[in-house]
Amino acid sequence: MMLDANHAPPVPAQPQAIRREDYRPPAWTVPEVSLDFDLDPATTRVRARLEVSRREDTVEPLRLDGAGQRLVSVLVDGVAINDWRLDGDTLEVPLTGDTHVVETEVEIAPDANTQLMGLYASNGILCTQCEAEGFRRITYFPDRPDVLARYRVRMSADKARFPVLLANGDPIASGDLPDGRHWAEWHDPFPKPSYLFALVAGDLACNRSSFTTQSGREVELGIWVREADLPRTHHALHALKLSMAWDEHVYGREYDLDVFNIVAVDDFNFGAMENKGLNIFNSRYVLADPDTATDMDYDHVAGVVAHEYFHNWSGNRVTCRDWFQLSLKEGFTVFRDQGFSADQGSAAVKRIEDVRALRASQFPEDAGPLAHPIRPESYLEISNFYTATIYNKGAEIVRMMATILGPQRFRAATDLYFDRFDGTAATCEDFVQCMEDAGGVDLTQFRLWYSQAGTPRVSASVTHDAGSGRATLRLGQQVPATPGQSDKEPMVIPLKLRLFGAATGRPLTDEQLVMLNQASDTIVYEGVTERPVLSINRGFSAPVVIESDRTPDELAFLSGTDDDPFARYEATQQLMLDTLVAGAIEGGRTNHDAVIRAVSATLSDPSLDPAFVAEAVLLPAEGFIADQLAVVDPEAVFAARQALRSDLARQLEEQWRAAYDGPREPYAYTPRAKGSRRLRNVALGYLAATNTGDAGKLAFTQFAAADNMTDRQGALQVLANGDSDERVAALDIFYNRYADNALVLDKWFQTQALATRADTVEIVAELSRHPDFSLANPNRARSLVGAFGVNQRALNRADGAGYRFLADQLIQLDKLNPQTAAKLLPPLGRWRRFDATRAVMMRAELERIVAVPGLSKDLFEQASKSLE
Ligand code: 0A1
Ligand code: ZN
Repeated sequence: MMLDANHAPPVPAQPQAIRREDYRPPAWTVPEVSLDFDLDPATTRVRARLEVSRREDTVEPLRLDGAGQRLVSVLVDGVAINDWRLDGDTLEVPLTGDTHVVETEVEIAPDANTQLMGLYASNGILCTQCEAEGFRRITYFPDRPDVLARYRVRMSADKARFPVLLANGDPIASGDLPDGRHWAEWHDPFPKPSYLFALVAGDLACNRSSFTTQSGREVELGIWVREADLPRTHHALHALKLSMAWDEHVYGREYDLDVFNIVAVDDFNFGAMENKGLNIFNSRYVLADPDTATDMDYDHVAGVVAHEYFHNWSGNRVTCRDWFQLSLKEGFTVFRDQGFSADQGSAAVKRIEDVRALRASQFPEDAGPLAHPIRPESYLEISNFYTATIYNKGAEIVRMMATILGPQRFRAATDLYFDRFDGTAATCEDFVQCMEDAGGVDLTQFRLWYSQAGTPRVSASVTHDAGSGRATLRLGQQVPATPGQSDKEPMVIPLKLRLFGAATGRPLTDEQLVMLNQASDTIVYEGVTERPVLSINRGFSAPVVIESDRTPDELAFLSGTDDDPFARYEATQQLMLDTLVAGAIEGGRTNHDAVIRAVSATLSDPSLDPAFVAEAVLLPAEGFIADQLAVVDPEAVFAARQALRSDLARQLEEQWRAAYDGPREPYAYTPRAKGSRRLRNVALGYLAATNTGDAGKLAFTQFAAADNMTDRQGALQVLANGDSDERVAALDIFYNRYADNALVLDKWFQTQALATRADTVEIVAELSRHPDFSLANPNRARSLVGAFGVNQRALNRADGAGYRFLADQLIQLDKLNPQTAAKLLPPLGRWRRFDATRAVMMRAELERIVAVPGLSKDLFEQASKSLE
């Protein structure tokens, strides 16, 4: 029965929440599936042949998920049937036996697919994106991660337009057809969930190589891009080989197919996707050369290549039972990619970058209306849960277990996990159980990290009695209330700590790992002969906020002497943060001396790695300063930061100049050369903040002389922030030089959207009407609208123009690409943190969004939860 418009069921006013506790195993499994694609951008015909098998105890009909396709026919065991039923998007097929062959034929329209889920076209390439629920847009199927099937795929397409046909697994056969068409068949021997299905058809060139695994198997590697982009693929290919070797060496994980392909596409909702044997990437995480990619871009390419590759074990060989377990694969895989990147250069700098990213995106999420535990209890739209909490906090929670177990037992635990759950769909609980079984530890209370949201706050203070030589450390913890969770239990918080002598600078204790597992605890140290200074949460051993009563002098002392580089960085940041918070509250009367002394000492310490120095002397971001305030005045935060910045700039001008003019490295992507470029760009920023008049010229000279994108973009950002004559010239030169390179044009939009100028709202609004701007391309949308959303000063402008602009863009974008629109909404949900006038304006924009007729479930969930 086909439903026509008159008989369609009423669309529920409120989308239905999916709840973790409602999980039931699938009624039917699908051991084997064959797919036949007649590919065409306008109309693609998909024939699916599913071998289905009833689970012993079920009497349910076969229910197949679908969305957005035209159903042409249904056959059961080779016979056309007409007693199937469409219940909304779900196809119900009544079946009497225990095993059947169900065949369907559908039509889909890749060219019209702007949401970029399912099969879509990107600059002439046909490609798929199936995680989380995109496969149902390709064919009817039980589109859930606990249904694992073996896939055979046949594709046919016009040979001139689509000479390359790729799918998961290994290529089996191919040939020509009449009418200029051709075909190819691929077979993936590993059972997989539908979200890992992929195909690509296009006119692509390949950078080929091979890798010999630890057991001596030869794997063919290919990075597929447009012909003109081939010279930009070497870094990604190199990173892939490093990742394959690293996973063998560190986790004992070997690749398992004969072929591993990566394809770059320009239109992609996220970073990349780990489809079995056929990773599909946003081109910004594949393409890199010195002229077009910054050092940070290079780092991201390597990190994302590694991340997707590592999913082959943590995600593909062992997958997730349901989407509530998403952090099982994502948190663990982020932890793995962080370890890989740390091993490629400075582990300390990598840790600093990761913690900075956590504080910039996950801490605010955990403190706002969209806070959720790393294993959520319910959702309306699963794509909204690909969050910093699931990914980055998830990684921190794996890291804490690795710290508790120590390296050998952690490795034994991951071996056990891969072994025990290979070929299955597992849960977070399964992972923790392996940590307990192989680690010989009890993680009962630790499991609260999976269920309780919110960033714990840990108080720490040390008292010392010189007479008795006794030092007492008092620790306390408090987990803040989050939506739906008002009362929290104390967590297990592993804190690495050490005491140093204030007088001699000597360590007074070894580093110890303290497990804080109650609301408060006290540790007594005897024989402490000098006043101790506390170094705590070393290496950021737990994702918490530390509230300590350390004085500016003590922080400055740690900043100069702590033997843990992360703790040294932290002490400097805390000192800056305390000063900036005071400045934002008191408005201009704050004493900057301690910060200036600490930064000066860091700049002049010859034992320090320049890459570390560059991180340590950077002021905390405006957003992070704002997060410390009860009520945020964004102008006061901006002013306090500018005041400290220009004081640092002026008083240390000679040191900044020395850092800027110091020995230069010729361009190379090596940790050393990267560090020197980074420090030079940071120094340039400070020199510009001296406001002595020649900042524009200095930045423009660097811009014009640059032989790499790191130097060029660093200078361009400094110019874009200011108002020098050189600003417009540099932006024009940059635009004209890269007008045909979309990824670099993204930087042109982004640099202007991030600018700290007072008129950024007007500039960005103008750019949204630029002929090169389009909301249809997610990278371009993010480069302007996404960057604007994190620009604290511009977004929160007192007249509300920033909020209005953002809401306007989201409403438009939602019609094309709901996933991307929903990702850009959270800045509007921070209204509780601001003064009443701003809060009212932000709420009004959220209400305007919620009231849009035909709003997507994605944007509805984000906006409505942000209003609660
Ligand atoms: N699993 C991918 C992330 C990803 C999720 C959803 C997507 O749909 C548009 C795409 C990619 C990863 O962790 O890299
Ligand atoms: Zn991932």
